[in-house]
Amino acid sequence: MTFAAKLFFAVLPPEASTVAGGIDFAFWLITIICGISFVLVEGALIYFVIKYRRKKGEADKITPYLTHSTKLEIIWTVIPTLIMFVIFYYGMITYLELKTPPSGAETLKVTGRMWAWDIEYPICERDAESGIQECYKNIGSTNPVPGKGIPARNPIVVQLGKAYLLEMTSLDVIHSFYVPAFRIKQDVVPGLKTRQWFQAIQAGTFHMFCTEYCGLNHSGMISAIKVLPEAEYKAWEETTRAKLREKIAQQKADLASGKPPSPEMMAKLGEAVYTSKCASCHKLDGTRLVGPPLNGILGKERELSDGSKLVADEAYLLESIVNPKAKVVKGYPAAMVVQVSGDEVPQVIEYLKTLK
Ligand code: HEC
Ligand SMILES: [Cu+2]
Repeated sequence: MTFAAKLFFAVLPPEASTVAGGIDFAFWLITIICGISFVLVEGALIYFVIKYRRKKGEADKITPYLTHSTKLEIIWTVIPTLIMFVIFYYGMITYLELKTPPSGAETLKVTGRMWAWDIEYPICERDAESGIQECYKNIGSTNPVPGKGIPARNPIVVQLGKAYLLEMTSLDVIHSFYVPAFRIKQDVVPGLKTRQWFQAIQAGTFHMFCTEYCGLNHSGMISAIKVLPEAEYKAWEETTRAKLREKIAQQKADLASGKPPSPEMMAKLGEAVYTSKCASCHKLDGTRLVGPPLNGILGKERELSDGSKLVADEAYLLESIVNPKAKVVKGYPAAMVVQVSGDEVPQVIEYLKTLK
């Protein structure tokens, strides 16, 4: 390809999935047909305007009264119809490919929420003796700092050449899962399961966007998909499995000892909860993001939206997390949406207590 042609085609992101080539082909086919039609129609228009203009000093001429030309009408009906069929054909075969996951694709459960993605993998470890099972979850894949692009926190790791089926839903509003390099885009809707599949054909890290405006920090809901060649992916999977086994061993030890976890341990677990579930809205350096900063919150005087005042104690923290709309901090929107388990709440509170 010449340099100019390369530059021309470089307006699109890399073709990193199996469907990308077909979609780009349909795109360029339509673009080029439209381009040629534009030049022909506008060219004829300009040509006729010049050719049949009234020249200086010329008398008025009467336009001939033409009503019908069967030959012309057949030509300008049949040719565009044939072109339409060509466009339809390439659009259709690509769309079918895009919407038909191959059998044996690995299923990832994707949950969109304000303003991050949670991905559940079928990578599980089970302890036969105790029956404890842990599966790998990528919770809170996002870039919480708007406008910074990649590197995102927690990129989603997949294997080169392997087919993945995404089963997607949303916790709150409509989001949309979009990976330009894969040419896939699918709405993620609360109360509904939508599906999309892909198979990466190029290793690398690719942008992943939420492409449906979903509120205050929508622009921060930007993450990445990391495509690893088989050997590297297997190594990543092994490390991931080792961590799951460690987690199971820890749970077994805790169960066996029967004693409650120490505050230090709780705070450590709470930090992970904060990072995956709260960091997209709360900073810890005293500055506001979507919500107020959470460092040094315990014992601080708070003013609420109804003008009342209180001192933040543990009960207030608990209520703020499990029932955020009950008391809304003055100067902030009632925009807190979060899903935390019964275990996670005391952990994250313990963590917040350690922050000055
Ligand atoms: C979608 C954004 C969002 C997420 C995610 C979020 N919060 Fe909030 N949070 C807010 C907003 C906005 C407020 C202020 C309005 C209000 O009080 O409800 C707030 C208020 C709070 C308050 C009261 C703060 C104060 O200054 O009195 C606490 C405590 C809190 N959040 C804890 C958490 C914890 C812990 C998590 C994670 C488990 C979390 N939030 C996740 C948006 C969020
Ligand atoms: Cu979104």
